[in-house]
Amino acid sequence: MDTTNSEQLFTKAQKLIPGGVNSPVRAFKAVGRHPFFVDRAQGPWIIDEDGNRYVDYVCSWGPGILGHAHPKVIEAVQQVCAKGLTFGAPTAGEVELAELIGACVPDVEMVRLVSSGTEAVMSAVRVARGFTGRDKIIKFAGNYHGHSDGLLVKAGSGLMTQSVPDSAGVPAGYAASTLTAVYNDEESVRSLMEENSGQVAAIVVEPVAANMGVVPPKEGFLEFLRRITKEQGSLLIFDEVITGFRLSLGSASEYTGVHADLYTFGKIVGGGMPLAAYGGRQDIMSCVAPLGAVYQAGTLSGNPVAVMAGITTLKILMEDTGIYERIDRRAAKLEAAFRQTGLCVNRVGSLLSAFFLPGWDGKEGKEIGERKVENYEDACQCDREAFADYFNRMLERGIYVAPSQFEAMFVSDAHSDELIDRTCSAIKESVEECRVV
Ligand code: KE4
Repeated sequence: MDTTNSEQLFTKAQKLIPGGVNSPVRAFKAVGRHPFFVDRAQGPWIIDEDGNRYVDYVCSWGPGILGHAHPKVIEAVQQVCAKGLTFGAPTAGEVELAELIGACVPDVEMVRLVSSGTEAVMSAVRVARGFTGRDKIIKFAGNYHGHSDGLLVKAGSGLMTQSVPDSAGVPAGYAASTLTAVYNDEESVRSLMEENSGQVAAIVVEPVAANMGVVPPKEGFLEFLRRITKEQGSLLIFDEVITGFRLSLGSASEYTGVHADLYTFGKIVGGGMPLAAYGGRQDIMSCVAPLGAVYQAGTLSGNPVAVMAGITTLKILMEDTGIYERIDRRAAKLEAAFRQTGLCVNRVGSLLSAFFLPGWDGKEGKEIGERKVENYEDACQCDREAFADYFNRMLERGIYVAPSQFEAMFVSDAHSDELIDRTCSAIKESVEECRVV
Protein backbone atom coordinates (compact mmCIF):
# COMPACT_ATOMS: atom_id res chain seq x y z
CA MET A 1 0.00 0.00 0.00
CA ASP A 2 1.55 3.33 -1.05
CA THR A 3 1.55 5.74 1.88
CA THR A 4 4.09 8.26 0.57
CA ASN A 5 1.90 11.36 0.74
CA SER A 6 0.53 10.51 4.18
CA GLU A 7 4.06 9.89 5.47
CA GLN A 8 5.25 13.25 4.15
CA LEU A 9 2.26 15.02 5.67
CA PHE A 10 2.74 13.21 8.98
CA THR A 11 6.42 14.21 9.12
CA LYS A 12 5.49 17.86 8.57
CA ALA A 13 2.48 17.68 10.90
CA GLN A 14 4.59 16.38 13.78
CA LYS A 15 6.70 19.54 13.64
CA LEU A 16 3.63 21.76 13.90
CA ILE A 17 0.98 19.83 15.84
CA PRO A 18 1.53 17.74 18.99
CA GLY A 19 1.87 14.15 17.77
CA GLY A 20 0.93 15.39 14.30
CA VAL A 21 -2.77 15.12 15.08
CA ASN A 22 -5.54 17.21 16.58
CA SER A 23 -6.87 14.39 18.71
CA PRO A 24 -4.61 11.69 20.20
CA VAL A 25 -6.38 8.52 19.04
CA ARG A 26 -5.88 9.61 15.41
CA ALA A 27 -2.11 9.11 15.74
CA PHE A 28 -2.56 5.32 15.48
CA LYS A 29 -0.01 4.85 18.31
CA ALA A 30 -2.00 1.94 19.73
CA VAL A 31 -1.68 0.05 16.44
CA GLY A 32 1.98 0.78 15.77
CA ARG A 33 1.76 2.54 12.44
CA HIS A 34 1.59 6.05 11.07
CA PRO A 35 -1.86 7.45 10.36
CA PHE A 36 -3.19 7.94 6.87
CA PHE A 37 -4.26 11.49 5.99
CA VAL A 38 -7.74 11.69 4.55
CA ASP A 39 -8.35 13.43 1.24
CA ARG A 40 -12.11 12.84 1.01
CA ALA A 41 -14.92 10.50 1.95
CA GLN A 42 -18.15 9.39 0.32
CA GLY A 43 -20.78 7.04 1.69
CA PRO A 44 -18.95 4.12 3.35
CA TRP A 45 -15.61 5.07 1.78
CA ILE A 46 -12.66 7.04 3.03
CA ILE A 47 -9.93 7.87 0.48
CA ASP A 48 -6.50 8.90 1.74
CA GLU A 49 -3.92 11.25 0.24
CA ASP A 50 -2.32 8.34 -1.62
CA GLY A 51 -5.59 7.23 -3.18
CA ASN A 52 -6.03 4.22 -0.91
CA ARG A 53 -9.71 3.46 -0.33
CA TYR A 54 -11.04 2.04 2.93
CA VAL A 55 -14.46 0.88 4.05
CA ASP A 56 -14.90 3.13 7.08
CA TYR A 57 -16.25 1.69 10.35
CA VAL A 58 -15.00 4.61 12.44
CA CYS A 59 -17.50 7.02 10.82
CA SER A 60 -15.62 9.92 12.43
CA TRP A 61 -16.20 8.22 15.85
CA GLY A 62 -19.95 8.17 15.41
CA PRO A 63 -21.40 11.12 13.49
CA GLY A 64 -21.49 9.24 10.20
CA ILE A 65 -24.70 7.26 10.68
CA LEU A 66 -25.83 8.22 7.15
CA GLY A 67 -22.43 7.61 5.60
CA HIS A 68 -20.03 10.34 4.53
CA ALA A 69 -21.07 13.42 2.52
CA HIS A 70 -24.78 12.57 2.34
CA PRO A 71 -25.99 14.64 -0.66
CA LYS A 72 -28.91 16.20 1.21
CA VAL A 73 -26.66 17.28 4.09
CA ILE A 74 -24.00 18.67 1.76
CA GLU A 75 -26.55 20.61 -0.28
CA ALA A 76 -28.20 22.08 2.82
CA VAL A 77 -24.85 23.11 4.28
CA GLN A 78 -23.68 24.66 1.00
CA GLN A 79 -26.86 26.73 0.77
CA VAL A 80 -26.71 27.98 4.34
CA CYS A 81 -23.00 28.86 4.05
CA ALA A 82 -23.83 31.36 1.35
CA LYS A 83 -25.91 33.31 3.89
CA GLY A 84 -22.93 33.78 6.23
CA LEU A 85 -20.97 31.46 8.50
CA THR A 86 -21.60 32.86 11.96
CA PHE A 87 -23.50 35.73 13.51
CA GLY A 88 -23.18 35.40 17.28
CA ALA A 89 -26.88 36.09 17.35
CA PRO A 90 -29.93 33.79 17.54
CA THR A 91 -31.21 32.20 14.34
CA ALA A 92 -34.37 30.34 13.37
CA GLY A 93 -32.35 27.19 12.76
CA GLU A 94 -31.40 26.93 16.45
CA VAL A 95 -35.07 26.97 17.40
CA GLU A 96 -35.84 24.31 14.79
CA LEU A 97 -33.01 22.04 15.98
CA ALA A 98 -34.10 22.46 19.60
CA GLU A 99 -37.62 21.47 18.54
CA LEU A 100 -36.36 18.40 16.64
CA ILE A 101 -34.24 17.22 19.58
CA GLY A 102 -37.23 17.54 21.91
CA ALA A 103 -39.49 15.79 19.41
CA CYS A 104 -37.09 12.84 19.29
CA VAL A 105 -36.26 12.78 23.01
CA PRO A 106 -39.27 14.16 24.94
CA ASP A 107 -37.33 14.19 28.24
CA VAL A 108 -35.35 17.07 26.72
CA GLU A 109 -37.79 19.86 27.53
CA MET A 110 -35.11 22.52 27.14
CA VAL A 111 -31.73 22.30 25.41
CA ARG A 112 -28.59 24.35 24.95
CA LEU A 113 -26.44 23.92 21.85
CA VAL A 114 -22.65 23.90 22.26
CA SER A 115 -19.67 23.01 20.07
CA SER A 116 -18.37 19.69 21.38
CA GLY A 117 -19.31 16.71 23.49
CA THR A 118 -16.74 17.78 26.05
CA GLU A 119 -18.47 21.13 26.39
CA ALA A 120 -21.87 19.47 26.62
CA VAL A 121 -20.92 17.13 29.47
CA MET A 122 -18.87 19.77 31.30
CA SER A 123 -21.88 22.09 31.16
CA ALA A 124 -24.40 19.43 32.19
CA VAL A 125 -22.29 18.60 35.24
CA ARG A 126 -22.08 22.29 36.16
CA VAL A 127 -25.86 22.61 35.83
CA ALA A 128 -26.36 19.56 38.05
CA ARG A 129 -24.11 21.11 40.69
CA GLY A 130 -25.86 24.45 40.40
CA PHE A 131 -29.32 22.88 40.58
CA THR A 132 -28.58 20.62 43.58
CA GLY A 133 -26.10 22.84 45.38
CA ARG A 134 -23.88 19.79 45.74
CA ASP A 135 -20.26 19.41 44.55
CA LYS A 136 -19.54 15.71 44.05
CA ILE A 137 -20.28 13.62 40.98
CA ILE A 138 -19.94 9.91 40.31
CA LYS A 139 -18.63 8.61 37.01
CA PHE A 140 -17.59 5.10 35.93
CA ALA A 141 -14.17 3.67 35.15
CA GLY A 142 -13.96 3.19 31.38
CA ASN A 143 -16.60 5.81 30.62
CA TYR A 144 -15.22 8.80 28.71
CA HIS A 145 -16.97 12.14 28.90
CA GLY A 146 -14.55 14.44 27.08
CA HIS A 147 -11.49 16.20 28.40
CA SER A 148 -12.81 18.68 30.96
CA ASP A 149 -10.62 18.65 34.07
CA GLY A 150 -13.15 17.20 36.48
CA LEU A 151 -13.88 14.27 34.19
CA LEU A 152 -10.29 13.35 33.24
CA VAL A 153 -9.97 11.27 36.39
CA LYS A 154 -9.57 7.64 37.37
CA ALA A 155 -10.36 5.67 40.48
CA GLY A 156 -8.11 6.49 43.39
CA SER A 157 -6.75 3.78 45.64
CA GLY A 158 -9.84 1.86 46.56
CA LEU A 159 -13.29 2.94 45.54
CA MET A 160 -14.12 4.80 48.69
CA THR A 161 -11.58 7.52 48.09
CA GLN A 162 -11.66 10.41 45.69
CA SER A 163 -10.57 9.98 42.11
CA VAL A 164 -7.11 10.99 40.98
CA PRO A 165 -6.22 12.91 37.82
CA ASP A 166 -6.01 10.80 34.67
CA SER A 167 -4.00 13.46 32.87
CA ALA A 168 -1.09 15.72 33.69
CA GLY A 169 -2.28 19.25 34.33
CA VAL A 170 -5.43 18.29 36.19
CA PRO A 171 -5.15 19.60 39.76
CA ALA A 172 -5.86 17.02 42.47
CA GLY A 173 -8.48 19.41 43.76
CA TYR A 174 -10.46 19.14 40.53
CA ALA A 175 -10.36 15.34 40.70
CA ALA A 176 -11.36 15.34 44.35
CA SER A 177 -14.99 16.10 43.58
CA THR A 178 -15.29 13.20 41.18
CA LEU A 179 -15.88 9.70 42.54
CA THR A 180 -15.27 6.70 40.31
CA ALA A 181 -17.47 3.59 40.43
CA VAL A 182 -17.38 0.29 38.53
CA TYR A 183 -19.71 0.03 35.50
CA ASN A 184 -22.39 -2.62 35.97
CA ASP A 185 -21.52 -2.93 39.69
CA GLU A 186 -24.44 -1.69 41.78
CA GLU A 187 -22.61 -2.22 45.08
CA SER A 188 -19.77 0.11 44.02
CA VAL A 189 -22.34 2.83 43.37
CA ARG A 190 -24.34 2.17 46.53
CA SER A 191 -21.27 2.38 48.77
CA LEU A 192 -20.12 5.65 47.18
CA MET A 193 -23.61 7.14 47.50
CA GLU A 194 -23.88 6.07 51.15
CA GLU A 195 -20.35 7.32 51.97
CA ASN A 196 -21.17 10.65 50.32
CA SER A 197 -24.84 10.88 51.20
CA GLY A 198 -26.29 14.30 50.51
CA GLN A 199 -23.14 15.41 48.64
CA VAL A 200 -23.56 13.85 45.18
CA ALA A 201 -24.93 16.26 42.58
CA ALA A 202 -25.19 13.66 39.84
CA ILE A 203 -24.21 10.32 38.45
CA VAL A 204 -22.97 10.70 34.88
CA VAL A 205 -23.02 7.53 32.80
CA GLU A 206 -22.77 6.30 29.23
CA PRO A 207 -26.09 4.40 29.07
CA VAL A 208 -24.30 2.02 26.72
CA ALA A 209 -20.58 2.29 27.30
CA ALA A 210 -18.55 2.68 24.10
CA ASN A 211 -15.19 3.98 25.32
CA MET A 212 -13.85 0.76 26.79
CA GLY A 213 -15.03 -1.04 23.76
CA VAL A 214 -18.82 -1.48 23.70
CA VAL A 215 -20.11 -2.62 27.10
CA PRO A 216 -23.88 -2.84 27.53
CA PRO A 217 -25.52 -2.10 30.86
CA LYS A 218 -26.44 -5.28 32.72
CA GLU A 219 -30.14 -5.99 33.15
CA GLY A 220 -31.47 -3.56 35.76
CA PHE A 221 -28.29 -1.48 36.09
CA LEU A 222 -29.67 1.73 34.58
CA GLU A 223 -32.94 1.23 36.48
CA PHE A 224 -30.85 0.96 39.66
CA LEU A 225 -29.03 4.21 38.86
CA ARG A 226 -32.38 5.89 38.30
CA ARG A 227 -33.71 4.64 41.64
CA ILE A 228 -30.67 5.47 43.75
CA THR A 229 -30.28 8.98 42.30
CA LYS A 230 -33.95 9.70 43.07
CA GLU A 231 -33.56 8.29 46.59
CA GLN A 232 -30.49 10.44 47.21
CA GLY A 233 -31.74 13.65 45.62
CA SER A 234 -29.02 13.42 42.95
CA LEU A 235 -29.51 13.87 39.21
CA LEU A 236 -28.94 11.20 36.56
CA ILE A 237 -27.04 12.39 33.50
CA PHE A 238 -27.03 10.18 30.39
CA ASP A 239 -23.97 11.00 28.33
CA GLU A 240 -25.39 10.18 24.90
CA VAL A 241 -22.67 11.78 22.81
CA ILE A 242 -22.25 8.37 21.14
CA THR A 243 -25.62 6.69 21.77
CA GLY A 244 -27.74 9.73 20.99
CA PHE A 245 -29.76 9.15 17.78
CA ARG A 246 -27.55 6.07 17.23
CA LEU A 247 -29.44 3.40 19.20
CA SER A 248 -32.80 4.75 18.06
CA LEU A 249 -34.33 8.09 17.20
CA GLY A 250 -35.44 8.41 20.81
CA SER A 251 -31.91 7.59 21.99
CA ALA A 252 -31.15 5.67 25.17
CA SER A 253 -34.27 6.67 27.10
CA GLU A 254 -36.43 5.13 24.36
CA TYR A 255 -34.03 2.22 23.82
CA THR A 256 -33.73 1.29 27.50
CA GLY A 257 -36.94 2.72 28.98
CA VAL A 258 -34.91 4.53 31.65
CA HIS A 259 -35.35 8.30 31.84
CA ALA A 260 -32.53 10.55 32.98
CA ASP A 261 -32.75 14.12 34.25
CA LEU A 262 -30.16 15.55 31.86
CA TYR A 263 -28.80 14.30 28.54
CA THR A 264 -25.79 15.20 26.48
CA PHE A 265 -25.62 14.69 22.74
CA GLY A 266 -22.89 15.11 20.15
CA LYS A 267 -21.67 13.56 16.91
CA ILE A 268 -24.92 12.61 15.06
CA VAL A 269 -26.84 15.64 16.39
CA GLY A 270 -24.37 17.87 14.54
CA GLY A 271 -24.41 15.85 11.34
CA GLY A 272 -20.62 15.74 11.40
CA MET A 273 -20.15 19.42 12.14
CA PRO A 274 -18.88 20.87 15.46
CA LEU A 275 -22.17 20.83 17.34
CA ALA A 276 -23.29 19.15 20.54
CA ALA A 277 -26.04 19.74 23.06
CA TYR A 278 -27.12 19.27 26.65
CA GLY A 279 -30.65 19.42 27.93
CA GLY A 280 -33.41 17.85 29.98
CA ARG A 281 -36.00 18.80 32.57
CA GLN A 282 -37.16 22.41 32.25
CA ASP A 283 -36.80 23.11 35.97
CA ILE A 284 -33.16 22.05 35.81
CA MET A 285 -32.30 23.81 32.54
CA SER A 286 -33.92 26.98 33.87
CA CYS A 287 -30.80 27.31 36.03
CA VAL A 288 -28.73 28.18 32.94
CA ALA A 289 -27.77 31.82 32.26
CA PRO A 290 -29.25 34.18 31.33
CA LEU A 291 -32.34 32.55 32.87
CA GLY A 292 -30.53 31.26 35.94
CA ALA A 293 -27.26 31.44 37.80
CA VAL A 294 -25.28 28.70 36.04
CA TYR A 295 -23.04 30.34 33.49
CA GLN A 296 -22.25 28.75 30.14
CA ALA A 297 -21.51 30.49 26.86
CA GLY A 298 -19.90 30.03 23.46
CA THR A 299 -19.03 32.17 20.46
CA LEU A 300 -19.94 29.45 18.00
CA SER A 301 -22.71 27.82 20.04
CA GLY A 302 -25.64 27.09 17.73
CA ASN A 303 -23.54 27.94 14.70
CA PRO A 304 -25.91 28.23 11.72
CA VAL A 305 -23.86 25.99 9.42
CA ALA A 306 -23.48 23.24 12.02
CA VAL A 307 -27.13 23.61 12.98
CA MET A 308 -28.18 23.04 9.38
CA ALA A 309 -26.09 19.87 9.20
CA GLY A 310 -27.78 18.68 12.39
CA ILE A 311 -31.29 19.60 11.27
CA THR A 312 -30.86 17.87 7.91
CA THR A 313 -29.43 14.74 9.51
CA LEU A 314 -32.17 14.44 12.14
CA LYS A 315 -34.86 15.02 9.51
CA ILE A 316 -33.46 12.22 7.35
CA LEU A 317 -33.47 9.91 10.39
CA MET A 318 -37.02 10.98 11.33
CA GLU A 319 -38.31 10.43 7.79
CA ASP A 320 -36.73 6.97 7.48
CA THR A 321 -36.58 5.25 10.87
CA GLY A 322 -36.09 2.00 8.95
CA ILE A 323 -32.42 2.95 9.00
CA TYR A 324 -32.17 1.63 12.55
CA GLU A 325 -33.35 -1.84 11.57
CA ARG A 326 -30.97 -1.82 8.59
CA ILE A 327 -27.85 -0.81 10.51
CA ASP A 328 -28.67 -3.12 13.43
CA ARG A 329 -29.13 -6.06 11.05
CA ARG A 330 -25.81 -5.35 9.34
CA ALA A 331 -24.03 -4.99 12.68
CA ALA A 332 -25.48 -8.36 13.71
CA LYS A 333 -23.79 -9.93 10.67
CA LEU A 334 -20.43 -8.49 11.77
CA GLU A 335 -21.05 -9.77 15.29
CA ALA A 336 -21.68 -13.26 13.94
CA ALA A 337 -18.44 -13.13 11.94
CA PHE A 338 -16.48 -12.19 15.06
CA ARG A 339 -18.18 -14.94 17.06
CA GLN A 340 -17.20 -17.50 14.43
CA THR A 341 -13.57 -16.56 15.13
CA GLY A 342 -14.13 -17.27 18.83
CA LEU A 343 -13.61 -13.67 19.94
CA CYS A 344 -15.73 -12.18 22.71
CA VAL A 345 -18.08 -9.63 21.14
CA ASN A 346 -20.38 -6.98 22.60
CA ARG A 347 -22.99 -5.45 20.35
CA VAL A 348 -25.77 -2.96 21.04
CA GLY A 349 -27.67 -1.96 17.92
CA SER A 350 -25.15 -0.71 15.35
CA LEU A 351 -22.34 -0.37 17.90
CA LEU A 352 -20.04 -3.33 18.45
CA SER A 353 -16.58 -4.31 19.69
CA ALA A 354 -14.61 -7.54 19.53
CA PHE A 355 -12.27 -8.17 22.45
CA PHE A 356 -8.94 -10.00 22.26
CA LEU A 357 -9.29 -11.43 25.78
CA PRO A 358 -6.53 -13.70 27.11
CA GLY A 359 -6.92 -17.11 25.51
CA TRP A 360 -8.52 -15.53 22.42
CA ASP A 361 -6.13 -17.52 20.28
CA GLY A 362 -7.03 -20.84 21.79
CA LYS A 363 -3.30 -21.50 22.29
CA GLU A 364 -3.68 -21.73 26.05
CA GLY A 365 -6.35 -24.32 25.42
CA LYS A 366 -8.74 -22.08 27.31
CA GLU A 367 -12.35 -22.65 26.45
CA ILE A 368 -13.12 -19.61 24.27
CA GLY A 369 -16.78 -19.94 25.15
CA GLU A 370 -18.92 -17.13 26.35
CA ARG A 371 -16.44 -14.99 28.29
CA LYS A 372 -17.72 -11.49 28.83
CA VAL A 373 -16.46 -7.94 29.05
CA GLU A 374 -18.73 -6.21 31.55
CA ASN A 375 -16.51 -3.43 32.89
CA TYR A 376 -13.24 -1.59 32.40
CA GLU A 377 -11.17 -4.14 34.32
CA ASP A 378 -12.37 -6.88 31.96
CA ALA A 379 -11.55 -4.75 28.91
CA CYS A 380 -8.05 -3.98 30.20
CA GLN A 381 -7.17 -7.68 30.08
CA CYS A 382 -7.22 -7.63 26.30
CA ASP A 383 -4.15 -8.53 24.24
CA ARG A 384 -3.45 -5.17 22.65
CA GLU A 385 -0.68 -6.48 20.44
CA ALA A 386 -3.10 -8.97 18.96
CA PHE A 387 -5.62 -6.18 18.43
CA ALA A 388 -2.96 -4.08 16.66
CA ASP A 389 -2.08 -7.04 14.45
CA TYR A 390 -5.78 -7.53 13.60
CA PHE A 391 -6.21 -3.79 12.89
CA ASN A 392 -3.29 -3.75 10.44
CA ARG A 393 -4.43 -6.88 8.64
CA MET A 394 -7.90 -5.38 8.24
CA LEU A 395 -6.41 -2.11 6.95
CA GLU A 396 -4.32 -3.99 4.41
CA ARG A 397 -7.63 -5.50 3.24
CA GLY A 398 -9.10 -2.00 2.86
CA ILE A 399 -11.21 -2.13 6.02
CA TYR A 400 -10.71 0.71 8.51
CA VAL A 401 -11.81 -0.07 12.04
CA ALA A 402 -11.06 2.08 15.09
CA PRO A 403 -7.31 2.04 15.86
CA SER A 404 -7.87 1.07 19.49
CA GLN A 405 -9.24 -1.91 21.40
CA PHE A 406 -11.19 0.54 23.51
CA GLU A 407 -13.23 2.09 20.72
CA ALA A 408 -16.39 0.98 18.98
CA MET A 409 -17.13 -0.18 15.46
CA PHE A 410 -19.85 1.99 13.91
CA VAL A 411 -22.16 0.80 11.11
CA SER A 412 -23.78 3.37 8.82
CA ASP A 413 -26.68 3.26 6.39
CA ALA A 414 -24.11 3.49 3.60
CA HIS A 415 -22.58 0.09 4.45
CA SER A 416 -24.23 -2.10 1.84
CA ASP A 417 -24.87 -5.80 2.45
CA GLU A 418 -22.14 -6.53 -0.09
CA LEU A 419 -19.61 -4.48 1.88
CA ILE A 420 -20.77 -6.11 5.12
CA ASP A 421 -20.19 -9.55 3.61
CA ARG A 422 -16.74 -8.44 2.40
CA THR A 423 -15.99 -7.19 5.92
CA CYS A 424 -17.13 -10.47 7.49
CA SER A 425 -14.66 -12.35 5.29
CA ALA A 426 -11.89 -9.89 6.18
CA ILE A 427 -12.64 -10.34 9.89
CA LYS A 428 -12.40 -14.12 9.72
CA GLU A 429 -9.23 -14.06 7.60
CA SER A 430 -7.50 -11.38 9.68
CA VAL A 431 -8.24 -12.97 13.05
CA GLU A 432 -7.18 -16.38 11.75
CA GLU A 433 -3.90 -14.94 10.46
CA CYS A 434 -3.28 -13.32 13.85
CA ARG A 435 -3.86 -16.67 15.50
CA VAL A 436 -1.55 -18.54 13.18
CA VAL A 437 1.40 -16.15 13.56
P1 KE4 B 1 -15.95 15.50 21.94
O1 KE4 B 1 -15.48 16.63 22.85
O2 KE4 B 1 -14.81 14.65 21.43
O3 KE4 B 1 -16.89 16.00 20.84
O4 KE4 B 1 -16.89 14.53 22.83
C1 KE4 B 1 -16.39 14.00 24.02
C2 KE4 B 1 -17.16 12.74 24.36
C3 KE4 B 1 -18.12 12.80 25.35
N1 KE4 B 1 -18.85 11.71 25.69
C4 KE4 B 1 -18.65 10.52 25.06
C5 KE4 B 1 -19.47 9.33 25.46
C6 KE4 B 1 -17.69 10.41 24.03
O5 KE4 B 1 -17.49 9.22 23.41
C7 KE4 B 1 -16.93 11.54 23.66
C8 KE4 B 1 -15.87 11.49 22.58
N2 KE4 B 1 -15.70 10.25 21.93
C9 KE4 B 1 -14.36 10.01 21.40
C10 KE4 B 1 -14.33 8.61 20.79
N3 KE4 B 1 -14.63 7.58 21.73
C11 KE4 B 1 -13.94 11.06 20.43
C12 KE4 B 1 -12.78 10.71 19.55
C13 KE4 B 1 -11.55 11.50 19.92
O6 KE4 B 1 -11.34 11.74 21.11
O7 KE4 B 1 -10.83 11.89 18.96
